[in-house]
Amino acid sequence: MTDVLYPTRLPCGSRVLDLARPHVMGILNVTPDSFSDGGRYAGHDAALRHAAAMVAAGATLIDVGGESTRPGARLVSPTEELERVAPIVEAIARELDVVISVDTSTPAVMREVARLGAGLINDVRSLQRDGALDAAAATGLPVCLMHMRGEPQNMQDNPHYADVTLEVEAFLAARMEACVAAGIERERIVLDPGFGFAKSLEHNLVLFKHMESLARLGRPLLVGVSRKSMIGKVLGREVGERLYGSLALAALAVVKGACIVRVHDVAETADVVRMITAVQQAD
Ligand code: 7PM
Repeated sequence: MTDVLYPTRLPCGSRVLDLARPHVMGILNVTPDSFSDGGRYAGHDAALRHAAAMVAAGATLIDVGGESTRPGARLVSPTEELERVAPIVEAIARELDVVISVDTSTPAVMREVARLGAGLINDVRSLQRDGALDAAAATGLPVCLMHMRGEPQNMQDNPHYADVTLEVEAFLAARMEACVAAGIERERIVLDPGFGFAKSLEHNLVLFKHMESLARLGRPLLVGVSRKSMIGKVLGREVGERLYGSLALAALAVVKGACIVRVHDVAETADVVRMITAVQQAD
């Protein structure tokens, strides 16, 4: 097992994650195209049921996202994003025993969801929007900083790196320093290489292969590769046929030291993670 160099207790609001063992984060999309074709309440109930099923299947975090990061997706207003995310954060906080992560880059959303019971801020833009560092600092919650270049709308336009792993490491180190300068303690930071964000297939594969070197940054890693196009491209599989590829990468990420794997297929991934943990804990 990759030795960890950081304290393994991550306080997430009212809960604490023990990062000495790997965790499964279940993905919950609350964009209109995901759950709510039957109207607002139908969407809300379906989302809550899906969250409950993921917790029962072994997710210790649920990542709630209200702004689609899909390339070409329409930007939503902060009000619209909050209207999507807030009710479901409130309901999960009331009903389920799980850390609620909120996938947002919007300062007003960060402040409000923290009040409603969120335990982690997951920002694919690494708190680079105006006011995001201050808002995240004010919440007192841990933050996940993810590597990306540009915006989801243009990030896949011919990305270029001399050394993708070194450049991702340098970016994350710089964002971590910006956080510390803004009053977000190092101990509150989780890092993410950002698979599929401004990276070609080769970039994703090389970065994955050398993921261990990001341990030098001294903070826990979150990895999101579930159903992503890097799997589709290697295996020639459509998005609905990427389970085995996703499980292979989740297993490899955990072996390479990832503390949190962000996935759609929680039950299957939880079995993979529990099996690896059993072997790693044997002596
Ligand atoms: C379209 C494109 C739809 C990309 C969904 C996505 C990550 C994340 C996402 C990740 C962290 C997806 C992505 N990916 N947050 N949010 N790390 N921290 O495939 O890899 O889920 S959205």
